[in-house]
Amino acid sequence: MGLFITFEGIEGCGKTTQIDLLKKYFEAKGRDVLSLREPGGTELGEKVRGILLNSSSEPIDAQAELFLYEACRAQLVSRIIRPALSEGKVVISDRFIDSTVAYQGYGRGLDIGSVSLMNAFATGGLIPAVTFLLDCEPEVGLKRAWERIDASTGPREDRFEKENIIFHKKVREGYLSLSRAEPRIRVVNASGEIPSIHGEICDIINKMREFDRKSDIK
Ligand code: T5A
Repeated sequence: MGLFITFEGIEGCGKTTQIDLLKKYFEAKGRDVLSLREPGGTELGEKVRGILLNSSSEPIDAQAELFLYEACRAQLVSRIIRPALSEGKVVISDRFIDSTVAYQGYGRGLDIGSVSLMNAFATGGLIPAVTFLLDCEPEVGLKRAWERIDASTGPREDRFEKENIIFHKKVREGYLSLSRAEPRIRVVNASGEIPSIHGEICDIINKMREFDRKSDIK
């Protein structure tokens, strides 16, 4: 039976780092793990990622941005995530539906109800079994994100990092508001050391014994 886990948070909160560690943790237990990122994970998704994250492209209307994220997600869910869950894999996604509520809803100011409806339409109602919200001050995350971008030799994906601090604070508040409404969202303090954050995530997973039995495929 498959298990669907997502990681969320502001820029540079440490999702990629923690996903790599959690993947190894599950693999050591003999589980087949697929890790993905949004936007991306499919040929279409990776092409659209270039449009969405590169700040040299023309300004993107907030509603157009919403549709692009949902298009990537629909493709990823139907072609990759659902088949992998059907095969019994652990699927770990770097961002999913909550990013769209936090960024396009709370950050850009689009209607939250409409964003949620779009999420449901794109995913066919697929909801993660658990979501780790790595929470830290935007100043902490942005400093890390810029250091990572400056050290990277790949495409310069800095369109969101260039948003002002008020935008990032709205996104963070959006995430925290979501976490109060959704019990599946577990808030983890992301300001600490990498190994202790990983330990906390593993503790949460181990306490949720139903993970061994439950299928979250809808
Ligand atoms: N977006 C996405 C939307 O607007 N709507 C949507 O629906 C979706 C799906 C994605 C962008 O798209 C937006 C949100 C985003 O702006 P991205 O490049 O995937 O863009 O950006 P992020 O997901 O934010 O990726 P980052 O790489 O910036 O952040 P991560 O993955 O959270 O952080 P990570 O692990 O790469 O760490 C960053 C740096 O910090 C260090 C790492 O070594 C690395 O150098 N680090 C730590 N340092 C100190 N202490 C710790 N605890 C550390 N953890 C990591």
